[in-house]
Amino acid sequence: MECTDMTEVHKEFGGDRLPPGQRETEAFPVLSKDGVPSWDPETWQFHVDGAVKRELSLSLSEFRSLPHETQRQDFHCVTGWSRLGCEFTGVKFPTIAERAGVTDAAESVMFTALDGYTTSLPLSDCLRDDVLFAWALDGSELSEEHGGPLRVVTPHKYAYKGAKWVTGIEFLTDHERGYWEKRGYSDTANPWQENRYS
Ligand SMILES: Nc1nc2c(c(=O)[nH]1)N[C@H]1C(S)=C(S)[C@@H](COP(=O)(O)O)O[C@H]1N2
Ligand SMILES: [Mo]
Repeated sequence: MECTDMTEVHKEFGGDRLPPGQRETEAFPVLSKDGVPSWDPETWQFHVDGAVKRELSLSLSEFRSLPHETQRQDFHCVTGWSRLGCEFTGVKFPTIAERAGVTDAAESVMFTALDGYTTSLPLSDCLRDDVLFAWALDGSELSEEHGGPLRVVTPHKYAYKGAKWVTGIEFLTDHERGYWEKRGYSDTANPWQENRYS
């Protein structure tokens, strides 16, 4: 599959490809608040609700048959490592927002996951072609430790803004903080401004 190069995101934020205080790693460490949650591919469902015209419920095969693409992206962890040029395959956030018919009242998005993790972003930070619901990395199925069967990637933010094992999004009319944002991590999470803690 053709791969779109989205590794120029740093230019939008007026910084270097490697954000300040980060070091590049070839490895891909795993960071999870608990272990890998369990899920059954037969009953797995992705839900969209909140400020939308159409609530959505999609099975794994329905989700994967949505229009999708492969993008080369950088991944920045707030603990100080960056993995450059990851090839993620998935569905762009705007594709989901269009299908659900997001209303003008929507301000923010809450992502929910199988392990009870949550994270949120303003709607404008989600309506980007580089925010993906991804199921493959570097041409292989995303491993369970890295969030398979489906995770979010947010190359313009520290990686805690990307929920692994994501199973739902809620469009909110008022912004709410997610799991780490309530526990001292920055709600804005801009790597080029080193928004690590709040
Ligand atoms: N569901 C879920 N998503 C999550 C987390 C988590 O604990 N649970 N950890 C976050 C954090 S803090 C980081 S840095 C990245 C790590 O992704 P990785 O384990 O694939 O490196 O996932 C984010 N998404
Ligand atoms: Mo993290």
